Amino acid sequence: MPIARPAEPVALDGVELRVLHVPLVSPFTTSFGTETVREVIVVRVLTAGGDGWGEIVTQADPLYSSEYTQGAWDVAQRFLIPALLERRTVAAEDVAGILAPFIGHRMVKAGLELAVLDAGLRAQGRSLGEYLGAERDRVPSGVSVGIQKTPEALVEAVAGYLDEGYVRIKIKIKPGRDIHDTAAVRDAFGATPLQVDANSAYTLADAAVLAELDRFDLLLIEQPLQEDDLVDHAALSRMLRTPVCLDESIVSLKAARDALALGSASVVNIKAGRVGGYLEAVAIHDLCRDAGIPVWCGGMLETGIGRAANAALAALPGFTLPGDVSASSRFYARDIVTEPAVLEAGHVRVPTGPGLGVEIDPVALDDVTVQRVEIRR
Ligand code: SMG
Ligand code: MG
Repeated sequence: MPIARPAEPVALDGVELRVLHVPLVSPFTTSFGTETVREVIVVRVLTAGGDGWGEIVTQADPLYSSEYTQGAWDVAQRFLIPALLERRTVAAEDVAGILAPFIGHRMVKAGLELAVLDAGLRAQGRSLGEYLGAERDRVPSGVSVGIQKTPEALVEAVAGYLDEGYVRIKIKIKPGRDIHDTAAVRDAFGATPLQVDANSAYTLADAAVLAELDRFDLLLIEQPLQEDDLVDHAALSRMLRTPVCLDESIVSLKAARDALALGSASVVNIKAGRVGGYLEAVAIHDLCRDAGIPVWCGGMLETGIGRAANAALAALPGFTLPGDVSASSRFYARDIVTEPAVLEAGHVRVPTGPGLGVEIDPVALDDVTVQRVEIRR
């Protein structure tokens, strides 16, 4: 459903940006690299009525997408924040339109929009979940497991997450670390809901290898081909029994519409950062729901800020598959919010307090801040 009641417009006095380096509890390896520290940008909008918080989910290097920390840092200060400050009073629903003349940089736009939205909702005493149209008070929690040294080590890692209660396992794959890894997990854990994520590591020429995954009864294969391979994804979809899910390719409502029209995906991963904001994410949810396409909420190793917002988004009715909405402890020993998301019987609670429904821990935030700037009007 489209947003029923707008958030309160906020009078912007300034915007603070911080680059954080948050240590991970264990290295996270995908087809494109290994991270041991989450580099991420936190946004604070300063308004007469109080602060609002957002998160820019870029990574240090442009490997998942073309966006990266220092590019985001630059474009935010040089173009996007000045465009918002020029308006002074901004409604969250207008942020995307104000920033639309600047091409791309969707993760930056999403982080700014979320901060404005948080401030506006806190002023109204409304939760983000209520605003977005959440229909559940908790959401089932899946976990994304990185590539390990060996398939045996992967099985051990998965066993640990299943013991914690995660209801769905996603493993990362890449050429050479696909069939054996998936077989090992499937053999060890029988009927556990299982899916794989290639992060664009294959081409259509690899279709025969990818078809071997069909025997593992996977929920889906996520983003096997490149971001702009909508036509090849459609061709691959016709060659596999495993449902193809798109992540990187779905950069907007328009891209989602194109992908559905072409038959490039039968499942969609929705990430607010990748599509330019939580409002665009809701629009994609609505499109997919009308088309009978299941969606689930992706993750970008968010801090407590984005993690709270993702839980709210994942509580919308079209999110019929468990998302990468895990407990904070999946990645972090110490989060930057006072009450980090926890796993309760395989679920994560949707915050109900005003705005994001989480409070920043200022000491924890300062401890992981490596770069800070404040832009005033
Ligand atoms: O936040 O649980 C999380 C991470 C989920 O695997 C995850 N994200 O392609 O879906 C994906 C990746 C993107 C980040 S990879 C460093
Ligand atoms: Mg993915």
